[in-house]
Amino acid sequence: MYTPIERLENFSENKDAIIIAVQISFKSDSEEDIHEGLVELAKETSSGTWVDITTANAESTQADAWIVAQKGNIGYIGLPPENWDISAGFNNVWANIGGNYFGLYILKKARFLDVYFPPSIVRQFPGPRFGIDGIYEHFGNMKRMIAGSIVKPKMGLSAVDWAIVAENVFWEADLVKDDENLCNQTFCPWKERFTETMTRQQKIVDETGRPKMYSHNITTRDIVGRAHEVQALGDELGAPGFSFMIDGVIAGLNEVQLVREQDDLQHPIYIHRAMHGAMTRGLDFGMTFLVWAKMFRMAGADYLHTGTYGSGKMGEREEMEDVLLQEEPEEIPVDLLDSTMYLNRWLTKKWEHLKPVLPMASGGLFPGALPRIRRYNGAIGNSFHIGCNAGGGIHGHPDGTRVGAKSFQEVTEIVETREYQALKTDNDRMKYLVKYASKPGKEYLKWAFDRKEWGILV
Ligand code: CAP
Ligand code: MG
Repeated sequence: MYTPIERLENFSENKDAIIIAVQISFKSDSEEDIHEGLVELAKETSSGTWVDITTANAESTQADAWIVAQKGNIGYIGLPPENWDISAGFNNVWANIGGNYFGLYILKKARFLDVYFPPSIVRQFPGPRFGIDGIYEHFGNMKRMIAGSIVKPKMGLSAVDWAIVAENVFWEADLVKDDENLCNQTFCPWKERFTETMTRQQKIVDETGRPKMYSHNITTRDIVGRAHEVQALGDELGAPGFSFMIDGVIAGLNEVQLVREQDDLQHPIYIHRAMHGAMTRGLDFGMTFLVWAKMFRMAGADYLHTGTYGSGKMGEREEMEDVLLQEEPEEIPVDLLDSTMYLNRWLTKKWEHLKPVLPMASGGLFPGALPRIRRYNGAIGNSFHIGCNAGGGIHGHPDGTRVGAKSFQEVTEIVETREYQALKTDNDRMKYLVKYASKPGKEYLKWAFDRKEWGILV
């Protein structure tokens, strides 16, 4: 079991420090051995090295890390806030909180579970410019989940073909995004893709009066420069419904913060987390996505991928564990730290001046996955404040993208009706949805619910 940092008995004496929680394995799991391993970790991640040295002095010891608490094989290490050179941004904090200790051969396991930053540090970060309220304001304060799509195939379409797929989504749903690896390939140059997409999007907005959003991938060598170019082109086209998409783990947190800090950039930041799995899936070495999620919020992410509550292709089934329903659990199982429920709580709970981040569920979704996402999101108090994307789950509809997008979007509306919200059991919800899709004229939805790989999750 894991005790959240703020719930430690001696938290108040350490609340001005940076605190990291790391699960380790050392010679044995005895308390003394784990303690010894934590001492080595604390030295390596602050001022020390593998042996005692003659160069340390009274001043240098001020930078020493210390063990705040030890619970089983989890150590809570305190670091002086001054160890983070904030002028170097997140690059420097990684070297302090997630650096060399992963390589120490004496540690047989080192999993970075959680991080705490004192208010004096958090206050120096901008946080989201728009956050959930700003994003929903763009969408006319609609009262349902945002329905979006990733254009597929993710690679290979020409700019015009790509934009035609996007247009078909925009007729029915709210958001279209580039895939994580689509950038400025010769077969799909960004300017042409952006122009074709935004022109079509604006036509649909003008015709339907419904606001839309295109998350355009700016993960290039010069991310800030590209953001400026994208915004200038958007202005020229008179089409304001776009956001800057960054592969945040790959590009790094500093890049996200840099975009956030450009006062003239007036569009939301959308963070895709491609590659996080290389660090977060291993149970011996690596870290939880919780650590990243907290820092993305500090850096200024407006939208952030945090998984699908276990409903899609990227995760194990996630259950609605009682402990995840508590706002401030005393203890939670370590493997739930990366659950969508726990992550989404962190994105939306009060945290100094930082606005809440909009969680994005993406990865193997389909129309029938939405009721369950809505229910889980509601259970943690976030109601319909979540965005859901489907690639295959929209473009895989046999009647094509537009019908796929219609099916997907329609479910975001059904689940908000008073009638649906009043249903109490899985059985009732399932029956309701099946009946709804059996009505004449709803064959497209029935098809989506009946598809073998899709189905309905309530
Ligand atoms: C989903 C997706 C997403 C990942 C992200 C993809 O497409 O576009 O990038 O699933 O996962 O390429 O796989 P599909 P996460 O809807 O076709 O699955 O948010 O967990 O990082
Ligand atoms: Mg993708």
